[in-house]
Amino acid sequence: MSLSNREIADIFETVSDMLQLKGENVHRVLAYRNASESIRAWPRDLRTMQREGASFNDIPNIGDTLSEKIIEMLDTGKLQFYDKLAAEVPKGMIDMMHINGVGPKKAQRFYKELGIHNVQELEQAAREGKLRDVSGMGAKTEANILAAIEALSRQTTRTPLGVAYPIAQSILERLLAMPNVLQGVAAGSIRRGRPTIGDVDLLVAVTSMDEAPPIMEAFVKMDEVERILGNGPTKSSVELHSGLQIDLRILAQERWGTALAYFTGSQAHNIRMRGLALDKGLSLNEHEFSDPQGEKEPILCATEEDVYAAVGLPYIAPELREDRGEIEAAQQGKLPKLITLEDIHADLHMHTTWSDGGLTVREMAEAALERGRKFIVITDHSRSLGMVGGLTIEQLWEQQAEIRQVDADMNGKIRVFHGTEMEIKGDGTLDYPDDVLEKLDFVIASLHVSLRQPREQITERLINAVNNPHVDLIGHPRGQYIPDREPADLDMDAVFAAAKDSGIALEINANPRRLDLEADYARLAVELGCLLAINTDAHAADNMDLMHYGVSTARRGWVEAKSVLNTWPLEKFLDWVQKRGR
Ligand code: DGT
Ligand code: CA
Ligand code: CA
Ligand code: ZN
Repeated sequence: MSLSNREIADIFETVSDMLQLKGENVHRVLAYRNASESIRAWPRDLRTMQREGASFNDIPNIGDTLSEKIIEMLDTGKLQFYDKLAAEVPKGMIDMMHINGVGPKKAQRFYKELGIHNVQELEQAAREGKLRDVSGMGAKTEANILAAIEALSRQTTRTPLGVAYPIAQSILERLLAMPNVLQGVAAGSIRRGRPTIGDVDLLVAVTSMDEAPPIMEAFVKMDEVERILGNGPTKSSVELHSGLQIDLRILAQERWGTALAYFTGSQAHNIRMRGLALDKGLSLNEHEFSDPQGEKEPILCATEEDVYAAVGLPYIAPELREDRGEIEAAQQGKLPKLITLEDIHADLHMHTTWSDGGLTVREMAEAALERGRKFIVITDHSRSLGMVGGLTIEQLWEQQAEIRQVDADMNGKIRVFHGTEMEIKGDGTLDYPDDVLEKLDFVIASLHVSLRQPREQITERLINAVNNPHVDLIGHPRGQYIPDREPADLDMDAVFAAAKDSGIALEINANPRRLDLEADYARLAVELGCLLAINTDAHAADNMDLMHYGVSTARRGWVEAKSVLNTWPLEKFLDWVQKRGR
């Protein structure tokens, strides 16, 4: 029995977890984790590749050793290395380690000190107040763990946007290249920019429905498809090797607008739209507006603008369609002038080989220039983050000399500034003293460690950084990681109030695993008078292309360009930084 891509990715992920539990070298742990993610994102069936004699080394993060392990799994349906580890590490321990706030170290201690093997036993021990027998843990820990276990059981199998989006685009491109296909879109939650995706809803328009069958046939036969869940002339559903489900609907061009609006959703927005139609004596479904009495001809809409016009509204952008006030705003002519990707011409957060990035300062500058950026800030990690090569003060000045040189060499085509992503340490102090921060062009402060501190403590820690006049931006403020790391327990109202007072900006981190601030928080921050910045936090050149995820998150948060630092002209930006206490 041979394994699917998804099963192989699952095994590598578990191996990574087991190695981590055993306290193995972090590079080894990461090698398996990265391999797992690459295979999940890989479009082709590994079984087919093996049959064709193709090399697995073409898959990112797969070298000779991991290739051999893939071959073993394809040939035998198992992995001996996995079985060996599984004999040493109980399966229940891995589940335990995935509980927010537990992690490998605590899981080990529960096992060794209390003989707890799995989540169920842990839950019981927490309820019975037995965890406080372990040193350093108390009633608070027990309450946190119980809450986290409950959250875990609520978790569904949604796919991160950053995984689903490229797959959807790649399939769509091939459909768009087929004869008779007039246009196509990934609708549903992808088009609305939700951080996680249930399934992908593709729509394709043709001139006449006679043209649909060959398109449908090509779709269900694509390399990515593991199984066909439903196959009809105008609608099919497939499951990919990665486990992701994709629906494709083919429709006539003259109904494009109605169908696109319907399948973009959200359901809540659609219900409001149907209500507005009824107010005008019309019934609205995915095909058309019709007269419930059947007396008048149905109204077909080729564009979404036509759909909104039919109910007396201006066009509403997909990212707003959540029934969060957009209908009322449209009625009152008060829709926001949403930020667009074209408004962004700077990136204020990125890493280089000075810490954990893959490229030099010069290479990052060139990559940013290629992408049309007008200025960037190099912000490597600070000294207390030894694991990712955080810079000592001495290294910081060496780096500054290099950045000044690169900036000069760029001859004004792009400006390159020197910043830092400074750690807000566990004890609440900042990682560099003020007299160092003063000499940097731009300072980001971020939380990476001790994210599970109690609400009051971690909020105070963040606000302390907000109040430092040398800090310009809080990086990924809530510290979430999609899908499995919940945000820190921060009092965001207090953070936003402090941010407004100090005039500091807050980040929307565009990395689709972060999207932090998320839309609702970004919206609240702007309403309360705070500034934002949308940054890629790039560790490699192609990471800079993730900016659109940050922009769609901002759009979901009703954000306009004027609230976002990196849409500003350089002069205005520099002026703002200068006025901030240096
Ligand atoms: P997902 O897939 O869970 O991430 O979220 P969506 O929004 O993509 O939802 P999905 O795939 O179930 O359906 C796509 C769109 O189709 C949805 O946003 C609105 C529309 N839709 C689906 N079912 C219904 C329904 O029962 N009533 C209404 N009004 N609209 C629906
Ligand atoms: Ca969907
Ligand atoms: Ca769907
Ligand atoms: Zn960073």
